[in-house]
Amino acid sequence: MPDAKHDHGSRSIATRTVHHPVASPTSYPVATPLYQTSTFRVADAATIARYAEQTQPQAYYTRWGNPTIEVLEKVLADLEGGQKCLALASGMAAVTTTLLGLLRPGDHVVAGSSLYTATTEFLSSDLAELGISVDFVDPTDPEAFARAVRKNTRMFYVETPTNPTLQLTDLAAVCRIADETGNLAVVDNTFASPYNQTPLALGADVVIHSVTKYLSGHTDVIGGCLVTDAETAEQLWHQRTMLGGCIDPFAAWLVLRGVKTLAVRMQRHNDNALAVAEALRSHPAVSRVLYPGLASHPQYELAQRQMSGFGGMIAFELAGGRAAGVKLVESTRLVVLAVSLGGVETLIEHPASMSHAPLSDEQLRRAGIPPGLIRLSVGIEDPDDLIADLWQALDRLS
Ligand code: LCS
Repeated sequence: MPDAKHDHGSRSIATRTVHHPVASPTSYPVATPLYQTSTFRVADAATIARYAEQTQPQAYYTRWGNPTIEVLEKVLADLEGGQKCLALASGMAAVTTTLLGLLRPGDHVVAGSSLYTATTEFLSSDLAELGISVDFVDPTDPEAFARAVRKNTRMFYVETPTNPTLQLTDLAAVCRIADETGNLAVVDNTFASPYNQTPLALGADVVIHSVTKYLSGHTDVIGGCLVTDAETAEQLWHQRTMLGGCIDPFAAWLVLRGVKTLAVRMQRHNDNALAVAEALRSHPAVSRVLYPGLASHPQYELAQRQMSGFGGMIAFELAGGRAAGVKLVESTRLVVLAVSLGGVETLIEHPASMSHAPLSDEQLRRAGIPPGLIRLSVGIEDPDDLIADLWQALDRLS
């Protein structure tokens, strides 16, 4: 290593505080080391020139690649069953890098009408400014995707289950139509997590996650990723490097730490959400509960076919409408009033007054969000404590 030729002892403190010895190359830590560095020492100018020509060199400059981030990308690609993963600074960096990297002016997208608010906004406003048009269709109807295809359609874009209404898209059917009509199928798998659903196995071309949610799981990271084939990943790596949305190495390290418990966390999220969903159905203030694991969910049969578990997200509707929604989310004591989801703590929100506040009533109606709809991200606490807290809050509505 170039470091070996330095004689640290004979240099001044101003130099020695800056130049540290290299970590022992003969130890093999079980936990992935954190390479919290923006750049990497290289042996000679020719090496730099060679790295600058490569896709994802791991020891050149962290916006290009970094060993901690590379380990995370290998882990996430493996979990989704894809060839390559790119980790990004946020879920929205993953969404925008994918869309900007794969679409060109004049292209058309067919998207599900129920998507995370910022994704809807980027698709309908930002892409329109670039001359890319989007049609939003019923995500529960695969034929609606087929009917919306035009000569210039390039991509289908869906989330399943959707945020916040827990609607499902039949991935095998929609991905088959995408394939038959020469379109890419992009799936945001954030709500399900790869523990419960793997869209690439059902024919998707690109899977996106807000890593902020279940994959990191501890409410302490903002991150994103996309998983795809090697060729598409190379194209999107160039886009990520130009847009600059690489993940920070420390965030990548935290996700690596969090993902180690994904299976046990998801099993508990799945079990807790089913218990809470079943309990909510019996409270008189609740008019409807939406959870893919309940036999009453309109797409229960599809959920059984497509998912191996149903996740921690529940939506329920209050008979008392908007006012009841605001009152309920301000009345819980254990359950936390906050946006985001997928962490170990149970969070509650009221889409009409919070996450979907930017949407007009007409947009809300089209996204199928009633004013009294509540979204619950069920954590890993004792389910009896969660039910008791929700109960005391619901009782205050009468
Ligand atoms: N995709 C889905 C399905 C999401 O729910 C979110 C964030 C994103 C992408 C964007 O990820 P981020 O950039 O925040 O990592 N969803 C949020 C939510 O429902 N409340 O707060 C954030």
